[in-house]
Amino acid sequence: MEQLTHFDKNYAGGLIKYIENAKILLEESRKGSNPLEGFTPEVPEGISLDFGGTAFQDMEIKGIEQAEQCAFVLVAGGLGERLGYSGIKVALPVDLSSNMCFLQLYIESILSLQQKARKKNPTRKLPLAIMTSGDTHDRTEKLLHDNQYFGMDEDQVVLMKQEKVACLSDSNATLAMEDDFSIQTKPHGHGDVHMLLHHLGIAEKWRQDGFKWLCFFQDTNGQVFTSLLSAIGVSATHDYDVNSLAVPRKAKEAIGAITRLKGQDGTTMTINVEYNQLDPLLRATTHPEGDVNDVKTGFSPFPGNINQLILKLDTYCQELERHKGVIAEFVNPKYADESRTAFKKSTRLECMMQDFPKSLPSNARVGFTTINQVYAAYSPVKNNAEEAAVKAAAGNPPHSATSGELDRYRTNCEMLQMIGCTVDTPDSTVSFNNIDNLTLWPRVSWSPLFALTIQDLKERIHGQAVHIGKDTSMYIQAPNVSIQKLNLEHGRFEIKGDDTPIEVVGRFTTKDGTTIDTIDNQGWEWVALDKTHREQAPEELAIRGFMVQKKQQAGYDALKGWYSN
Ligand code: UGB
Repeated sequence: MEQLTHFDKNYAGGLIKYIENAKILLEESRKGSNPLEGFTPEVPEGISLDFGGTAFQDMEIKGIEQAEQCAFVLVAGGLGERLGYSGIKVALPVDLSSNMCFLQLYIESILSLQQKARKKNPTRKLPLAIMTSGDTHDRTEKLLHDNQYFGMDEDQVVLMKQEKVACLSDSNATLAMEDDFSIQTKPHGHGDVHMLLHHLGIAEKWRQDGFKWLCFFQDTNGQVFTSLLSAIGVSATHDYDVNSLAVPRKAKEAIGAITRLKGQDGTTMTINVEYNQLDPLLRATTHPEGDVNDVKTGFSPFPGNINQLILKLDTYCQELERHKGVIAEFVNPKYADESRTAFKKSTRLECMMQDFPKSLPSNARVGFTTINQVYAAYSPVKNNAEEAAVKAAAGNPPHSATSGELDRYRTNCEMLQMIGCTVDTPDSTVSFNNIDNLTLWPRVSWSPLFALTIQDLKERIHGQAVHIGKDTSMYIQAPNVSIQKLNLEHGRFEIKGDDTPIEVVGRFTTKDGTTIDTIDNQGWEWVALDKTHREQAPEELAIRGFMVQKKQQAGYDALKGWYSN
């Protein structure tokens, strides 16, 4: 009874509504109806931006102007079975140069935007809701608590725990029993986020607090904030109700495809079509060859959905009010026989957060923003080493801890190049975890509190007078740093401190009075792990396929001054 009451409380409309919805969807599934039947897929038109290009930067500036109006939602209820990591994914280090975990990176990014918002509104707090699940809730709460919310005020962060739903054992939506007194449960999917934002009154409160944009993002994409600001700028410019951040997609890559679906009555909707549905839909309609790459571009003509969405809160709240946050559920039973009534194992209703626009009225403004340089917008840590190697060998992005870290260095180095710094580019390739031909850029990382956007870097660094050598690593942790001149020739350089202003003028004075104009030390080395070492290494290193040998470093500490050890 306790369990039934629990199900009843946690589903909009209660358990009976859940069973009613299930009966309808199971009947459609039994009949073999295709939810996309009657729709013709077309390549949608959206805004396409080159990372760092003029249009990108214009949009970034427009996005920053919206800072005061942005609220954030992180979906982090997934356990990451594909990744094969036993901890929660948001606790993983984004890169070993900074050793910052994903949650810290995300929170500091929001705080950096908050500083910009406070130029207009000095007390503004940008809120963050995190969707957790039974698998991740306690550990997420502990991570936040142990780290003093990474600098946020406790009341700025709200955790929303998604609950599992009841399993169904046949086409009649009979509840599937675990044992005599309990019902089997399974996750309902990341679409739960909409029900929770509605149920807990969070979306409506934020709307009343004057927020306009709701930004959704995933648990392990370290690049999200690099491109999100320009997409917010696009939303503001085009007054989009829904804007999905997208990247060029390789055919058959396991990410959804943004597609314009044209109905028989001529109406259209721009929506994510999941990767397993795209190929059959194309074959049955306009593209008999299925999901294949365009010969000219080498990518599928359909952009890839990366589940980073910017929704206009007004429209969002109206929609939530209408359907109580229950969005486009689906069911995917594996049938035991031709009768299509009994299942091989129990099933349940599921939902995906990117399906939100499906129920929007046809006059809603639904768009997307493609960032053409995938690595600068999307490099999630999703796959284990073995799967990643297979994907890479097939020419697809590996989306692993290895690529996540290396893409970050590349993106950061290119951002420095964009503002005029001389950053030596790698002249050879490396292999980690059986992924070959990787490029290891200088291991440059910084806290988002130092710089979030290209505009921040322009303000903080005099690019023309900065050189970063090929074999180097650097981490700027202190937030209030201005770099007038720097020559990091070789080795490791760090800048640490609190809010105290630090000005780097290219010359450092050591304790014994010697002056140093060029930083040159043995540094930190990124060392590949062979099979034996991988087996003995901590999980977060094993999934990367490398470790860092810290030989020597130099740096500037706001309290201690210059150091070298
Ligand atoms: N998540 C939850 O919070 N709760 C859940 O119940 C499940 C997940 P996955 P998926 O970007 O590459 C999505 O498992 O679902 C969180 C899109 O559907 O990593 O296989 C979880 O913690 C697909 O279109 O991804 O595929 C994580 O933060 C494509 O865009 C997030 O939801 C694909 O992501 C995504 O969960 C992709």
